[in-house]
Amino acid sequence: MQLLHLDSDKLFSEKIKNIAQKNGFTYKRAISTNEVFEKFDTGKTGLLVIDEDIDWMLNNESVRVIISRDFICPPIIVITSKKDLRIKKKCFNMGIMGYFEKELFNSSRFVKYLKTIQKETGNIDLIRKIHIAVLDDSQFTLRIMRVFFDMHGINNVAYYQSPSEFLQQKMDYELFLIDLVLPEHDGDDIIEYIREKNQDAMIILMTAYTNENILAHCLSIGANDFILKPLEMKIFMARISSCINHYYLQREISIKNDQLFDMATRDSLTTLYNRAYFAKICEKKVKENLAADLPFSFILMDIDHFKTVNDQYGHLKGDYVLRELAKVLKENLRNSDIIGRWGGEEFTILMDNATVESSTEVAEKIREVIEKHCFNGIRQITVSIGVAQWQKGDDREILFRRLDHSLYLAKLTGRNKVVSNAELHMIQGDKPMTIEWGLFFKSGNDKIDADHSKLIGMLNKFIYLCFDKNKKKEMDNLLIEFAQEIVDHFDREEEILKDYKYQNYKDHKNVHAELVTKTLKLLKNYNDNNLEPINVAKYLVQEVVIGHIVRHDFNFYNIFTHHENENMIVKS
Ligand code: GH3
Ligand code: MG
Repeated sequence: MQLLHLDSDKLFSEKIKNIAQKNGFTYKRAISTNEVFEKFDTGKTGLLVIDEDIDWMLNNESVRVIISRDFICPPIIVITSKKDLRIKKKCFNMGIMGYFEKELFNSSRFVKYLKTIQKETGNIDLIRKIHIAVLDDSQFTLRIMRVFFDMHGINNVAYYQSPSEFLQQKMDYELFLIDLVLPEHDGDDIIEYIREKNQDAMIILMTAYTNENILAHCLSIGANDFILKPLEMKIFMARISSCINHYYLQREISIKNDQLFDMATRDSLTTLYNRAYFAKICEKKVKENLAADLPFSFILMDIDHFKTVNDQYGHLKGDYVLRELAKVLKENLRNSDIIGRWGGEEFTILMDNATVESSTEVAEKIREVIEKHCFNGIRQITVSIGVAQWQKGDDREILFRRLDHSLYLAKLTGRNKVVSNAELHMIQGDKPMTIEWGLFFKSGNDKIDADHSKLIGMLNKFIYLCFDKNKKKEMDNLLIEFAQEIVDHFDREEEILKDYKYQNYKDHKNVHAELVTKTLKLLKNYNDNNLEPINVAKYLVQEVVIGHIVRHDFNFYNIFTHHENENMIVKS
């Protein structure tokens, strides 16, 4: 923006030039009124500073012309060496912005004027950026407004004379200037209509009626401000500027609020909900679903061998995999499904209105999509998934334990699979599933570990035999042996727990007893030909071996000093 300075005093003009340039203005000097006309640039000159024989100037027709050309005249500041109150009054009567006596020139007051002008110009720039609709049945008012806007280079304005034509629009303007009294419709129902479609728009009402009841009513139904007719340009522009400033401020506050909310509720790496916020939403959703008697389920997903991704490609690539995986999840789930980052490489999904069967299908789809997804130069990524549906009598802890166990089972029975509390797939690809014995199972007590390892080995063998029709005899013998082994192992484990004075020893012994009863019943059923071997295998995996170890035995592992659980395959 340019400051045009009419001044014959070279020294003083240097001073003004300095101040102007320091404050973002370009500086031009004129030493005669004729030069003012030559150097005046309507688009650029933002301030006229007149420092001359002011008396002469006020009587000079050409300067009067500049000042009185209200529409295009920029603000004027007078700096004079004369001390004459009459002149000062005359200047203010002509609409100058500021008045200084040269002797008492105060540069900081002068800078304040510069800042005000910059702010006003900034406001006009803002107005140029927004979309404006004007509705007035008076052709004359529309024309005046067009002049006002055109003079400020504000071109994105749609002018409507007919309310019905206006009402056919999409109402996607940011600023509406609406006449209060219109044929067929009145400003107040138009305001209501705009508000229904566009909650955030600014609406300024234009009226010649100053009745405070009418104005108060319009403000209460949603107008942001009003302007009185006949329209006066400076007031008109100032009103619009103030409205827009307010609008931008509100928008900034709302964006900042959104950012703060996101920071508090979302994980910064994946932008999924963080664990704390996920838990909070769950609480609300659980209540809603229970009240509506709708089924809902949870999915817990963990990347397989993710540590090796970090080891092989570096932590940054590991981060990329997590971000990409979050994107894949968002793309493949419904908007109503709530996705959270549960921990490092673990994700949770709350599925509304979904049974365990339907969410297992979704989980299977996600597993497949991830398995096939190309992670930009990184080896194939697979995930293990647990699924659980909220059941009667559940609380959050019970449900998440069941969910955790499903995930454990998926991990321990080969990974890259979905296990739900309804179904454990006993076949992996075209091979029977096998349970891996690993550090994960180690309790720190060699005898217990040897027993567990033996049981898992026998179970793997049984699963294998289930898929061979010719091995019925072998399978039956193995089951008898297995049942005996369970009983013996429970006895040995109880002895050890007693020796270690395990505080839940009695409860644990009861769990053993229940399991033995249930297992013997199941085997009887099998022997009576009422149960398929594959279902026996599922029961043994889910309830007796892995289920029992994960659900109950893990609780006593910390009594052994030498437990080697630091490298657990799955973290709880
Ligand atoms: P499993 O198949 O049994 O789940 O094996 P895993 O390697 O995925 O599991 P483990 O718990 O041994 O390792 C998880 C790894 O995830 C270790 C940790 O460094 C990594 N991890 C956790 N959070 C982040 C993260 O934000 N960025 C990266 N790059 N790695 C992470
Ligand atoms: Mg993992």
